[in-house]
Amino acid sequence: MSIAMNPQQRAEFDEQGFIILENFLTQAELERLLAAVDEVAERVRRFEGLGPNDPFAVRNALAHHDAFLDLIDHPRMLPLVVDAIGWNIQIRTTHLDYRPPYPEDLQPGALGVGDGADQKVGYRNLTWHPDLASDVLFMAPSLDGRLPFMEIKVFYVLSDLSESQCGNLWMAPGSHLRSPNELWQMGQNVDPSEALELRLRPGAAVLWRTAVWHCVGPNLSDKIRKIMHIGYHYRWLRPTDYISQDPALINRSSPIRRQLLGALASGGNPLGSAPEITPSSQYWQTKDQDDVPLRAWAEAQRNCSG
Ligand SMILES: O=C(O)CCC(=O)C(=O)O
Repeated sequence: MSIAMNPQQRAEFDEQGFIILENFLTQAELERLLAAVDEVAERVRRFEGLGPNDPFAVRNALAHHDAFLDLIDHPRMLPLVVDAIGWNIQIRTTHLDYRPPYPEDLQPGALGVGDGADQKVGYRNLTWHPDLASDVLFMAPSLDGRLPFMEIKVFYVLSDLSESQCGNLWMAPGSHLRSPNELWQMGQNVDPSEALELRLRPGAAVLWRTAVWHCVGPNLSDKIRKIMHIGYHYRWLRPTDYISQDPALINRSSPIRRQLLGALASGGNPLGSAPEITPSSQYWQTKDQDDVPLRAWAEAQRNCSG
């Protein structure tokens, strides 16, 4: 039974692989996030010696500002996240992308193919891809070559991406049900009739399965692209952004937040109660339900909504 996802959203999530939530963030949330982006941008530019028109990305963004941290358990998004992927989850990545308008002389290539000068000079995620499909990460595809359901992300739109070619995220609806091999065989050249440019206003959110083929289009506008992705996957997978988060951050976090930050919320031994003779990862099979408070939370929410 769902906590928050309605039947239409469930059908869209299963069939298209994503749900669009227009006007998801309040104006106050959006303003706080945009101020945080500016603050972090200033620090990153100083740290990396970047100019004002240089693009950059920040991973483990949650550690850079509490406005980003607060997105991981956003009270209106968490129920949808748990409906989408369940309670046995943690954060895999939190990702800020900051992409100023392209310099006038920078030529983008064909959408999603990666044959332009923008790809050559290092703009990221320009080519069509599903996440987690590289042969290094996933050497034994099951499900007849399709990717198993391993993770979701929430895409938060912070700047205006309502026009075309502002660095919009493109998706191929339903492609999570296809084999990534199909994409490689077509030279990452997705037919335009199968591609959707997400044109979204600031404050929109998209809950999406990362197995959906996606890419970022060029930013030919006069606005800076500012977006975030919050990625959730199962606790028995390894996060990309951290081995363990800063203990001070874990200490000041609620039990649910500790779970999402990849810690054991109970603070117990990660190898269980008899680590010397029968070590048993509590990320694999949890004995102490206090390690995964999101489970009791989800059950309580379902009882309330049922
Ligand atoms: O910047 C974006 O919106 C796309 C990010 C992306 O493609 C990825 O993280 O795999």
